[in-house]
Amino acid sequence: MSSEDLFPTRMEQDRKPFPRLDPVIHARNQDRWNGPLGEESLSRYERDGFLWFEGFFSQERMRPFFDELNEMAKDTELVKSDQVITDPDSGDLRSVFDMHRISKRFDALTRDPRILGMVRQLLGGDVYIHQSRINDKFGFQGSGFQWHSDFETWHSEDGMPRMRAVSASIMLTDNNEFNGPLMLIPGSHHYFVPCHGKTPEDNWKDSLKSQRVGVPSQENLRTMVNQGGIQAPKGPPGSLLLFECNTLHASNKNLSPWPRANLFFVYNSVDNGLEKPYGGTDARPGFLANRDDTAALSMYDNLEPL
Ligand code: 6CS
Ligand code: FE
Repeated sequence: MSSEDLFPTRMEQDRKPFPRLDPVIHARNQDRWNGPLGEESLSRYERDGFLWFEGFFSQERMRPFFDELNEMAKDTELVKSDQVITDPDSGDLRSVFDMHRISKRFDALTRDPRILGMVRQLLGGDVYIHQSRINDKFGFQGSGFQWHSDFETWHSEDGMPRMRAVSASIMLTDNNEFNGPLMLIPGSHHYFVPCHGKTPEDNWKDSLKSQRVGVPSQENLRTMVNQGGIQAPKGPPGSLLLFECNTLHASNKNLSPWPRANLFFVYNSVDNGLEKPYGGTDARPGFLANRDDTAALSMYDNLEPL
């Protein structure tokens, strides 16, 4: 194992949550205000572990991304590949990983100056993409996602040392109370919630369809929800959610007729590069946990061709 494991998890017995060891906002001193986020937003992110921007991009701006996703869903070669995860019930597309390496349009969006500016401010410096994906829940059938902290998985299965990553989730469709929007537990990012149960080898082949290990106990979840409640931000395509890597979240099955497709870019600090997985399993494939392409992102300047 690499360095000391400060966030032990996936053990035999259930353990109590303990306070996180890392700051929530990593920019130090005056650098805290060196970026697009004002103090009100910074304080809210620090308190809740996420920020919601309804209609951050226009709906028109999102359409080509949703169209590209629908083209990908028809690409039988791509759908057969490991980086596309199919729904455990319907067999339809559930997640596509590494979007930004498949498509220039998605790559440019990872470097959107407004998003990158906020992410750098929160993480206190340069960042790279740890993981990118789309989660697509078809109408009537898209399955849900169990409660989890992304950091718990990335630490244990990918060797991410510290809590210094943030996800930007951009809605490609409307997210409403009927189509399985993301639910978050405000304030849960302040604690590391150890999970119980050993990680099987090649866990990702099952966990990305339906997660079993890395799900907190009901007792620990109840404690977190009793403290912070649950919020499910809702809004039109183009809405943006920034959430801290350790914020507990989940989503329900989509029982509505409408699709729910959300794009996720996970930004990690260049000073928080991956080590060997702390849980002792083999490293996961690069499309889930990028170890190669870790140069600092530069802003997309609009002149680069798409
Ligand atoms: O295993 C992972 O890396 C992923 N799994 C979930 C359920 N959320 C985050 C991440 O994409
Ligand atoms: Fe997640």
